Amino acid sequence: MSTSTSPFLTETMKTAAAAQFARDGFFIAPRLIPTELLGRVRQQIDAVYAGEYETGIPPAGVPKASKEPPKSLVKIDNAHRSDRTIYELVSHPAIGRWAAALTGGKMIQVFATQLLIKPPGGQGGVNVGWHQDQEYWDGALQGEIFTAWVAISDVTAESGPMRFVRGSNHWGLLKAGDFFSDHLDALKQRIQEKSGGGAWSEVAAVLPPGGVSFHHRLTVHGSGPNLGPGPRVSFAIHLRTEKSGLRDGVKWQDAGYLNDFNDLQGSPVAHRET
Ligand SMILES: O=C(O)CCC(=O)C(=O)O
Repeated sequence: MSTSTSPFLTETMKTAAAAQFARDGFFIAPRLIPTELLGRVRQQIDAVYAGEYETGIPPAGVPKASKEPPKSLVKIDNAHRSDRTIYELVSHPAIGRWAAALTGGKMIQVFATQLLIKPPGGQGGVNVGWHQDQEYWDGALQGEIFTAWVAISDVTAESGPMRFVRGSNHWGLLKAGDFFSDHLDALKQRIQEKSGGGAWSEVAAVLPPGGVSFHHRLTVHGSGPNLGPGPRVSFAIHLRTEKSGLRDGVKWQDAGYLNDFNDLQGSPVAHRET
């Protein structure tokens, strides 16, 4: 795999990528994030994990600060509000450009992020249960919302990479998944039953540091244990286009970790068509 980043997108590449995203429900892009930025982000991840917040704003929820390596999956919501380098990563224009190419969006805006650290060792409490992202957003958001997932560490087949079920974006909203469950087989069975027997074909998103995958809000995905030598470190960046919005009657203060679209610190714009 090439170690150079890929800033340019030809019209032919865009058309082929958009067709693949629409068909499969995911797309694995070339390496998009420069090595120099990755190096700075790694340091800032350590700071946020230890409870040091450059902007003085803590992440959403009640993250536990620690100087010890984690033993179970760490999920820190909206660390980009706490740290300027992480903000620079999650709003990187290369992610915005690819997101626009895949969806046809004229505007790409981040509305939430998750720092995910999956420790090695293969113990329980590190899997991400099969789910569809829309299950978690359906009460508040509607329309074109999707996710970019950025590898900070080398995400190999052994390190518990995210796995996508090809074509499951066409199965509708099943509400049968659970991000927080370790029981992948039981969830798979429940999802397959609800889908009416959709063909289950898994694809592992193996990514180099700085590599990015994108997935549709209805694509079934999850991940297993990390059997590699080091932690699997990544950011899930939740994105929207102009064809999305807050559901009628919902107030931002009731939207949990989702950032108000009008608050550009929480919801940076990663791309706008000129
Ligand atoms: O990191 C993982 O294994 C899953 C992340 C996820 O569910 C997501 O990005 O939507």
